[in-house]
Amino acid sequence: MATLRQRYSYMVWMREFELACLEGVATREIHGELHTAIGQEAIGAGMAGFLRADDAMCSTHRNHLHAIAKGVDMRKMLAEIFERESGLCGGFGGHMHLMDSSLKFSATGIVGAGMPVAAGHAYASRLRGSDSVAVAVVGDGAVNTGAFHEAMNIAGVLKLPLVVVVENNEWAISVPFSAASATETIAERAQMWAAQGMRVDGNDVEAVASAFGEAVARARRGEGPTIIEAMCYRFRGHFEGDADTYRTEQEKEDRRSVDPLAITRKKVLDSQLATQAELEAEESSIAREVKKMLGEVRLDPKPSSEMALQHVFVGGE
Ligand SMILES: Cc1ncc(C[n+]2csc(CCOP(=O)(O)OP(=O)(O)O)c2C)c(N)n1
Repeated sequence: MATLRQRYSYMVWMREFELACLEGVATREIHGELHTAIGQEAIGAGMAGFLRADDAMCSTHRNHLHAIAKGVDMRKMLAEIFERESGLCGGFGGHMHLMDSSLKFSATGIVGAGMPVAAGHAYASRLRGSDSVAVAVVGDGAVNTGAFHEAMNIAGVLKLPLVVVVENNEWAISVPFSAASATETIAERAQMWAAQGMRVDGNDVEAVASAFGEAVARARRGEGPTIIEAMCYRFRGHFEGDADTYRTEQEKEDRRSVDPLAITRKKVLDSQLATQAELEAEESSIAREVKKMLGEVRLDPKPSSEMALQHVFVGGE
């Protein structure tokens, strides 16, 4: 299991990785929508270190940090996001469709659609007699889809080894969670599917790690599904280019002042796990590493037009 000190490093990697992606939007190297999870790093970093290669993880449109937590190669991820042939999916998928089958990691831009896939992975694990688990990470908007309910229902009926992490950042694009839910929390809905429900402070990396570790252990022991509702706030618009006028400037300013990186950094210093100088050295070293990675990715070729029909027809014809 990762230590608090290691989780802070993960968070710095995650933030720097997404800052590099923002650069690609500004320079128009990245086409289409880009969704970052800047401000939600304590959830990604809290999940790190618990999953094996044979555990599955199904993520969303806001997937970068989940992939990093699952151990997906960041160089290949960045290349995919920058639409390069060296990317995870040969540059065909782009940021919303990251996939690494060797680590059973996948993402989808269809809200809620990762839930039945994760339930399927969990059922496959059961049929194989394995103790591997499946994790679905979704947003608070996804919990109101039919797919979410159907997947939770079958997971409850069959007591599947499924862990659902809901990143409740309080907004589904412009719709506040409070306007879309009859229950105050998502965690309390868990009982409806005979699942365990927990609500944690998603800015507290240790609280997330503790809840996630417990849920994964329960699932491995065959004790059924868990929903972890992690409260957080997305610092940027829904996607790059979102005018984000549905949230007041005051709200955004107040909420961004609670930065999970700053909170974790302070904890690391207060617990004397590192000195200020050590953290500064590490932060600049990670920033340099990510810059170097981006420099390399930029030299990689893009998929050629002759490749456009690859993966479209059986046999590649
Ligand atoms: C089935 C479906 N309906 C609508 C959309 C359009 N859409 C994309 S993201 C999004 C909001 C998702 O909100 P949430 O699940 O809270 O995740 P967040 O973006 O906050 O991380 C919507 C409605 C979609 N992609 N798929």
